[in-house]
Amino acid sequence: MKKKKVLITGINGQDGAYLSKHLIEKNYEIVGLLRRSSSYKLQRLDYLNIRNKIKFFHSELNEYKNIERIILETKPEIIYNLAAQSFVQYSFENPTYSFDINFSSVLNMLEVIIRNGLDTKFFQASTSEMFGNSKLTSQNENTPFNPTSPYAISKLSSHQLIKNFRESYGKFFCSGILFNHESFLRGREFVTKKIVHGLVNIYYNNGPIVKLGNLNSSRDWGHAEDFINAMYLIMHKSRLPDDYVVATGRAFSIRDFIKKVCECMNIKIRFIGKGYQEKCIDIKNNKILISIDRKYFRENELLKLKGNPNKIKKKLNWKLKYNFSKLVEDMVKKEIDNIKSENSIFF
Ligand code: NAP
Ligand code: F7E
Repeated sequence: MKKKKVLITGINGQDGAYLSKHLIEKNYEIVGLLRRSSSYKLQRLDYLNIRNKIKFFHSELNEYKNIERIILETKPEIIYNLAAQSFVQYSFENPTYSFDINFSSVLNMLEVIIRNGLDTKFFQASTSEMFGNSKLTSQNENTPFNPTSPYAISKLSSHQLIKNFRESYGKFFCSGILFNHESFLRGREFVTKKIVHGLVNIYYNNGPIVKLGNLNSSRDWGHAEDFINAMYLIMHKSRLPDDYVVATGRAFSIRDFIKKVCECMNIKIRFIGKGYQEKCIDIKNNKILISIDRKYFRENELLKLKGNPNKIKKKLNWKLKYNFSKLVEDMVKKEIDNIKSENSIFF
């Protein structure tokens, strides 16, 4: 039987790699979009041992004609749009580019589908950042949006476009409103990977002090593998197209995350000092592990996000395999294994 074909943009990112593995295991043919660069680093796909099972096409997301050619040539059953300028802080430095990739490129792909009369379904990776500093203790599909960064505004524009085109053209276009999800494959600029890698690097490699920004902001952190399963359910199990919050329902601060990492590594720590002078030290020898650097504070900080995943749990029977402790344990274990390995990789 002919395999069903899926096109994944951002295939080389954290989610793209895990989603590819998930769909390969379910016998899908995977077409992956890669942007051209002088050297291809496909370490995440190699780590999961799936590079040879993917057919690659090369394009920047905003090379509109090229994207149109690829969609018309491959005619996928589903496009999972996971490519993005996904780093919130960078969106303040380069809002134009962030809008181009996170909004205009989405509009282009949707137009290709609609104008050419394709049946292609479309998954958009929307974000909890769209809620901004919400007054509610937890956010669900009905919570008003109040974005606090160019990244969040660009993603909200795409989110609204998906809804509008779904309702206007009767298309199977869906958004997952994804809260933070992490793993060993997380990019190094994001705080969880930075903390885990930084602390493991200090203890196993004599690495430098980790410098961080606001330790008090808190996030609803899940494991990327669970979130990939949610994306799959939204696109393959849902009868009607819809938008879903994907979250664990629990929130922890950056400080909690640091404590949990240290607990997993059997390091006893203490936080000393206040504000920009705060430090995290190893109680055994007073060694400074973490200090604060103003440059990692945001122009407009989003202090707390906590999702309410009741809809996806009830309607699509989504179940979580990882809680906060298991997520951190998994990240620490894989980071230690990686640093000890002869072929260690760093994203
Ligand atoms: P990621 O690791 O940063 O991956 C993003 C991917 O997009 C990378 O493979 C990157 O390519 C690709 N990309 C960036 N600019 C591109 C361009 N101009 N043309 C083509 N490809 C481009 O992100 P992720 O964590 O997997 O997240 C996946 C999606 O979910 C993103 O849309 C993100 O905004 C959204 N999201 C993520 C989270 C989260 O907590 N992870 C939460 C909410 C929403 P390179 O590999 O070449 O850099
Ligand atoms: O920051 C604080 C920072 O950059 C989390 C993306 O996947 O999730 C991600 O965006 C928190 C913020 O993720 C550092 O101020 C402190 O409060 O890891 P992050 P993010 O901004 O939440 C959402 C849902 C997405 O959609 C995005 O694509 O941690 N923080 N110190 C720091 N953050 C960073 N990066 N580096 C620090 O040193």
